[in-house]
Amino acid sequence: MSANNTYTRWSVVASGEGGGRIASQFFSRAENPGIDDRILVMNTNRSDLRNTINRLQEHMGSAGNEEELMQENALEFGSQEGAGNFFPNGEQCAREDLDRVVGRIEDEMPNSDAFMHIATLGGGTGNGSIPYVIEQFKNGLTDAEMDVPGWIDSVIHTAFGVWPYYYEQPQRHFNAVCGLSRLLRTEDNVQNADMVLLAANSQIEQASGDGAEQYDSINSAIIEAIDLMIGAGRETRSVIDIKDYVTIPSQMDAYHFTPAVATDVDGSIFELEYVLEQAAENTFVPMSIDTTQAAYAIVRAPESMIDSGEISEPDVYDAFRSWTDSHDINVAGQASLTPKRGKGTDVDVLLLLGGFDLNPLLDHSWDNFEMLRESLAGSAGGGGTNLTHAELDRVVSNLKEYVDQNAG
Ligand SMILES: Nc1nc2c(ncn2[C@@H]2O[C@H](COP(=O)(O)OP(=O)(O)OP(=O)(O)O)[C@@H](O)[C@H]2O)c(=O)[nH]1
Ligand SMILES: [Mg+2]
Repeated sequence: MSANNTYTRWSVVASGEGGGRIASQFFSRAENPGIDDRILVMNTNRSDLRNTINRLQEHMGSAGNEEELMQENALEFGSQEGAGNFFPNGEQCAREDLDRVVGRIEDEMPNSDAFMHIATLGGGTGNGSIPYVIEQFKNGLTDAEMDVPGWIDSVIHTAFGVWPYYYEQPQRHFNAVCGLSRLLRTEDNVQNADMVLLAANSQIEQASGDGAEQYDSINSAIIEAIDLMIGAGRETRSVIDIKDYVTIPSQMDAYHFTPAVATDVDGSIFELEYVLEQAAENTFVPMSIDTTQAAYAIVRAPESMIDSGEISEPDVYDAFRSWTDSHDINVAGQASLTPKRGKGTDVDVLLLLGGFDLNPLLDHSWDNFEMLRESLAGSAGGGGTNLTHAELDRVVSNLKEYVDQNAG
């Protein structure tokens, strides 16, 4: 929380095409509590960035001025046009332009308490740049030749990574394995992001249509989860803050999470424990609930239900405890109740499940990774950035160690 004791000030930093597409959905709303307009979309490719801005404009209707959006909410970085689906190129672009990235963040999102970094993990731009940018922020921005304001040191860095569809080409999965490793661990095998949230496209697919539209419902689900998470740091009676989310999982070295969401469930009919279970059946990655090591439950209910006592915080705690008991999991965790405007009896639930066994997500991707490992190590991809065997070996061993230790 910031020093003046207001609510947590979140900022969104998205890189790459998919990351930009997800972040652009924030602009479709009149209000973004907790975020306002602190959103930066970055890309190495000018035409992709234009597309993202055009999408923002569509979302915003007459309120969106293209040039203003380009100046305030968008940044083109790096000397290459695109990362050629090879993550070292995305990282290299961010390295070249770190001063500009940080400069824009300082200008457009001063005094942030927390960043939500968003990238797809199958591509090269977002997946290459975001882990590097986080690592730089967490280690004093040593690659940037500039004075860094004090507030930057205490920012919490959460990352949202999107896993490729199961059927996508092997290089997407190669990138994803490397991206997850680099979000979790620096080269020296210490914690990188404070919290890593994961969603897998194949797991939350409900979409029809193709092209960019196929992503719309997935992206809406992601935005809904982020909304619920941010809301809990804002309006709860007993505020759960992002600091509370990250501290214990980091101490446990189990700081990867997946959202699990149920929305619009009639709270006058269904028991809260049942609504929690509904959410648990909608995890954003394939995983087994009984491997969960940390869990947060955020229940959002109409203000009128809370005021009338129909739902209370003790109810939420009790439901959360009986839900964890029903799965026989003894987790570090917390539950909270947060109001939403309006009447009615529909409640929404976000479970943030952490520290679970990542193997169900990774199995298929490892096979693809191994298939490409020899051909891509030592190679220079399209844009000329070399990925050495030693670098790739560290990426692999860092991830394997983290996964093994959490697989129990
Ligand atoms: N959920 C979701 N996934 C997306 C979206 N757009 C792309 N993807 C996935 O992201 C991966 C491709 O990454 P992009 O975001 O296009 O890549 P990039 O970061 O722009 O990097 P390069 O184009 O490789 O330089 C694939 O696995 C896609 O399935 C989106 O809007 N939503
Ligand atoms: Mg791209």
